[in-house]
Formats: sequence, C-alpha cells, structure tokens
Amino acid sequence: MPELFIAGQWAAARDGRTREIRCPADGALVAVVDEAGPDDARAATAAARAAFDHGPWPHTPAADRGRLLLRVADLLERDRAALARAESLDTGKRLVESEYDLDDIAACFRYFGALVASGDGGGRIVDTGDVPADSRVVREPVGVCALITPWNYPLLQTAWKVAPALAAGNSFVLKPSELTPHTAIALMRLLAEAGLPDGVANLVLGAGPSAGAPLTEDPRVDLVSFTGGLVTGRRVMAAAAPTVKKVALELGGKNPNIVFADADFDTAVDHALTAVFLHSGQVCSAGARLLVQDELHDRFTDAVTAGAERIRLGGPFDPEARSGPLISAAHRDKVEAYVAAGLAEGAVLRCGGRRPADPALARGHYFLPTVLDECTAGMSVVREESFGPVLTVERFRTEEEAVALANDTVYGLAGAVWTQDPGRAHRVASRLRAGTVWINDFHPYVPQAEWGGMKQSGFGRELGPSGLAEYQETKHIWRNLAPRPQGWFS
Ligand code: TXE
Repeated sequence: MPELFIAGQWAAARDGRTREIRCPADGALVAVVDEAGPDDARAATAAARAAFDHGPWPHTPAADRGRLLLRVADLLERDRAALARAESLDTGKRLVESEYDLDDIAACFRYFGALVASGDGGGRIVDTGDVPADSRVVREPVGVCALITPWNYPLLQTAWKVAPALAAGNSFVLKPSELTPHTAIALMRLLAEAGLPDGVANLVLGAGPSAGAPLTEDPRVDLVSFTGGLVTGRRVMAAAAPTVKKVALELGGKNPNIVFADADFDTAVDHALTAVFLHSGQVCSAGARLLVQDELHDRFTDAVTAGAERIRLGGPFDPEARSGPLISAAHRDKVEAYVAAGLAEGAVLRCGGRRPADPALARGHYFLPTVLDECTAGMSVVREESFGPVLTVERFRTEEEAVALANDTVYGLAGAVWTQDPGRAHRVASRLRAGTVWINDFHPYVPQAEWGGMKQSGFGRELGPSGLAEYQETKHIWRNLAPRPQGWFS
C-alpha cells in the first residue's frame, strides 16, 4: 500500500521514488516507503487548501472537533503496543521509552480535545457601553498548516502540532522526518478511522529540500510549524517570509543544568545522568551543559562519570539496555567530531568518547556515554548542539557566575537549577533566559503547561492553552445596531 496520504487517499510518489528505512540499532531493513517530491507536496497542499476553503472542518462546532480528538486518543491507546514498536524500529529507541511517549501522545490529544470539547471557542463579548453595537472577539482557525517534524520524538512532536491544529479547525500537510515515517503513516489511518473529513489531514514523506521546502514556500500555506535544527529553522523562516506566513519554530537548545554545592547530591547526580543520556542525548531539552559549583565539582563529576560508565547500550528490545543508538551514521560522525573538537580545545575526557567495542553493537550507530570535564564557554562542544550522549562540565564559584555561564548561549529552550535554598532557586530561575526552567528536577512532561524557546531556540508555544492559540487567528466582529448616515461628507 502506498504511503503518501493526500485528499483522503493513499498515493504513491508521482515520480515513483522510494526510500529504505533502516533500524539505527542494527541496520535491519524496516520497510521501503514512498518518497515525495515537490509535485506531491503541492498536491497535498492543494488538498489541504480545498478542505479548508470548502470543507466542513473549520465550521464544525468546537465541541465536535474536541470529541473527534478524544476518539483519536482512544485509538492511540488501543494501538499503543504496535505504535510503540514502530517508533522503536524507526528511531532505535528503547521500547519502554516509546511506550512512555505513546502515553504522552494520547495525553496530548486528550488535552486539546478536552480544551475545545467544552464548546467554549475562546471568544469574548466587548462591553460597548451606550454605543448601539454588538462587539465580539472570536477565534478562528489560521488555515492550511505545514507541520514539519524531526526524528527524535517522531509521533510526540507530531501530536504537539496535529492535535492543536485540528482542535482549532485547521487543515494540514504533515512532513515527518524522512528517517522516521511509520508512526505518522499510522496516525493518518487513525484520523481517518476517527472520522476526520478527507483532505483535512495530509501526509508527505521525504527529504527536507524536496518534500518540506515546497510547503514552506507555497502561498496556499498560512502557517509553518517546524521543529528541528537551528540551521534548517533559519531556512524555513526565510522561505516563509515572502508570503508572510505565521511561523512557529522549536530549534533545540544547549541547556544548562546548574548544581549548587547545597543540592541533594544523590538526586542531582541521578537527574544529571537522565538529563543528558536519555535517548542518547537526542533530546532538544537535554541537560548537556553541567555547571557545578567549585567545591562540589570533583565529587559530583566523579559520581556522574561512574554513572555514565554503568549505562548499558543496546537495541530497542534488549530489556537490559538503558540507552540506544544514535539515529544515523552521519549523526554519529557529527557527535564524534564535536567530542574531538572539545578534546583539541582542552577538555578532559572522563569516560566514553568513542564507539563501543562490543561486536554485538557493531552494526548500529552507537556511541558511548561521554563526560568531558574542565570545559569552558568558548568550546564548540559547549556552544553548539552535539545532540548526542555528551556531557560537558564547567565550574562556577558564585550564583552570579552560574547565571552568566548558563545564559552564555544563543539558545534558550530549557534549564535546571539544583539547590536546597528556595530563595536562590527562584532568583536563578527568574534570571535564566529559557522557555522552561526546572527547579530540583529535569524533563518532567506536563501537557497543560507550555513549551517553547527564547532567543534562537525559536518562538511560538506548544502545549497548554497558548499551544492552541498558535493555530488560531483572532477576529473582532462589530455589528452596528443602529446604522445611520454620519454626515461628515454629505
Ligand atoms: O534536522 P533538520 P537534522 C538538531 C540537532 C541535529 C540537527 C540536525 O542538533 O543534530 O538539528 O538534524 C526537515 N525545508 N535537531 O538534519 O534538518 C527534515 O526533513 C523544510 C534538534 O535531522 O532540522 C525534517 O523533517 N523542511 C531538533 C525536519 O526538517 C526541511 C530535533 C528536521 O530536520 C528542510 C532534531 C527544508 N529546507 C534535530 N530541510 C529539536 N529541536 O529537538 C530539512 N527539513
């Protein structure tokens, strides 16, 4: 069965091109899927445009849209096992992590479903006093949305965009990462099963320049929501500029994890490991920069190093594994280059820094959990996203210095502070220039809260009520109840 989904029909790529999807854990062939080109992207855009301009979805009562999203959440829960398996085969991530992701994905659909199922469209009546008029502010869908997602959390990132876009009444073309298409394909099936009208949801698979770029340039597209790398994000923003599309960008981070000497030692060490080594560091909010107060530095770095050395690597279905492979050979090369650059610039290798020697892992794109000590703010491995299992450790003496180091980055997605002094925790949290700050925690998932970056981590919020607002236009409707000539010129 072909894998592009356009106007409610499954379609093959027009020029017949396909792509092999291979599991990053062992290189095994997962499937061969259709590879869309610009003509397919344009056909999908036309379908989404027609569904928005002429179809029922934008005018379906919010309560009905909400009910459909709740049905999708039920279907996601029904198919949880199969979807988690598909996600793990595409990404190489541990099955248990894919299962957690599936819970978050269903929760996301449930959240946005419930948000609009109440039937409250988010509008308000304006008090016009003695003026004989009705004045209403209403929320309307933006139109056709191009939703472009990456490979690290394929279906979760998709849910964060698809659920609010649909809740608000938009139609969309989804372009998932070319490396991880399977759960996006499955989601199209579930949306159709839930009763979404044809043409509202469209799917093109394929490479960014050929299947994604045409969406960002097309004048029929009203909004682009993109999650991916900073360099591509700049390109997307530029491509959207000539037609002044609404743009939402989540471009990753270089997130500081600040540990003061008074932190709860064991908990902070435990979280510092999860912060950076979860999913082999391929997480936009990864705590890849550990900033430790001088007097704690040696003991803390020793403990984190010992923890990193204990992490067992393995494929998605290895129950003993605690972390998996990187997404591709090219990505592992990039991570290796960052580590080499860090060492050349004076970082001290505490552990890892190479591929595992275990022959059982030789066919996957594995890289050992790595701790680089004595790092400084100017190093490329500190400044840029390696997006791998690489922790850099910097020292600080004072609170002032910790904040300055933490904010010394072009990114501003997330950060954490560990201290038992609540005053200090709040001072530091309020001074960090990041869209999310955790105090004595790292990585909690809260669909009701908002997610998004400051600085070059992007703009636009996902999740929470603002996530819905991203996909809405605001309109003021004024109705004069006693129209009369004004007499200015007559
Ligand atoms: O991302 P890209 P890549 C970071 C991370 C990683 C780096 C590069 O540092 O090493 O980005 O990864 C589509 N027009 N993040 O190359 O290129 C592409 O097909 C339209 C952080 O995989 O940003 C995919 O669907 N679309 C990030 C999506 O963009 C284009 C998660 C993301 O790919 C396009 C992943 C174009 N011209 C990587 N070019 C995060 N924020 O969490 C590519 N794409």
